[in-house]
Amino acid sequence: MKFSILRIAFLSATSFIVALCFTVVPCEAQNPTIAPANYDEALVPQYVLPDPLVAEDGTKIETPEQWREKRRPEILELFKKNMFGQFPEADLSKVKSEETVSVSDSLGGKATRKEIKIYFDAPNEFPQATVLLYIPNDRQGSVPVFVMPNFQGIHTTTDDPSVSAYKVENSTHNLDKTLDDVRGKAKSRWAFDMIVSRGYAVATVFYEEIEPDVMCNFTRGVHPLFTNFDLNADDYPATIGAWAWGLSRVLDALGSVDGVDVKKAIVAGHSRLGKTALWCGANDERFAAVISNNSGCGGAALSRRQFGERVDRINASFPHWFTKKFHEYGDKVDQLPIDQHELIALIAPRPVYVASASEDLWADPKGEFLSALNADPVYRLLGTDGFGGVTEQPDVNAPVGATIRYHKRAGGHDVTDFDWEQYLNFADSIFKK
Ligand code: GTR
Repeated sequence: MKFSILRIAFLSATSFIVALCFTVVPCEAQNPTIAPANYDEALVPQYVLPDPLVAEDGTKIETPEQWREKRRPEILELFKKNMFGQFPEADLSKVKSEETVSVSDSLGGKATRKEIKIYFDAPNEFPQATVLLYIPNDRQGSVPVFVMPNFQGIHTTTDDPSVSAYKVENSTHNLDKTLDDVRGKAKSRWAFDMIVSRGYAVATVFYEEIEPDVMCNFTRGVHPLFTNFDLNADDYPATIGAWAWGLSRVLDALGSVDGVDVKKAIVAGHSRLGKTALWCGANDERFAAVISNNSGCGGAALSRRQFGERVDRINASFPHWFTKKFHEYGDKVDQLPIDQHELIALIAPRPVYVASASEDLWADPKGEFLSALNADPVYRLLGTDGFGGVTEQPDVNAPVGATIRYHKRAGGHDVTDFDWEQYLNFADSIFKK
């Protein structure tokens, strides 16, 4: 009797330990119990922006060489240390891509549709992501390409039933529903027909295939590949950085695709993926231009305005997006050594488009405009026409600017045909179409 009780106790203890070892600890839930957003201009504090043209040692930056050699690296490092973390070098021996689908008569014959699989850790083949790519059939040679991640899976960007659909473990955006329930759900954001008809290719990847959008102590997605960094260091790459790194790998993969000119690639993104596009473009200078669509706090909006979503709030809701250091600035954004106009300045002299939406106060349209405006001196120093003399935020649906462009579309937080029309005009002006 005694023996069997002991045995049961032993067995249950062992199975408990075994169960512990094999249970995947759930990732932390996002925590929305935080300070309210601010929608009152009267509560915007007085602030002084850091001057992108004064170095940390007080040197005035007066030549393009000083910018390139002294101030730009300094600002980039400040963003790495304080906000996004390092942008890892790619181990290209591990990143492989392969074309898995090619359909020559997509979009009613206007486009060739391809799917390209990227294996970030070949030959282990995990994690992996699938890029959906449309290339116009009516073209001479290679064409410029938009690289823009999507929120819910490539199969949500179009009704086309032949587009592959994948489930992603630990994804927050897709999917408890069956894959076909969400097919085409986000198609209004993807003007594939218009893009291809204007002579451009477009590539999209589901961002959570690069890394799930969860706080998991950086154990999911591509993060385990960043072995050169100390998890406790200030500049340990955070999740927006991982997504941005993934977009660079998409560009690598496009390099071997016939008909796509990777020297004419524009990285674009909406909302959190707009933040991602800005950070990717700041680091990866192979991207010829950058588009930020309603990127808001941590993207194009000035942190110091504390309007709409604010730094304290975004850090509490999405602790994994930014470095630990950024969390320290929640209640002292005035002490940040950088602000978001300098993220835009890091893209200079390459063209940049900042887009807001009139009802998207959460993303602070005025703060987004002011970032674009305050990046202008750097663009001018580098010999471009910068914001083209713009000083006032324009009315709705009235795009303005030159190498830096801006519009405030009427409506809410979204990507619409109006936005795409402007991005295509922007691309035409860059590539002289
Ligand atoms: C919100 C977040 C924003 C923005 C947005 C999105 O919840 O607060 O910063 O990134 O998500 O990505 O749609």
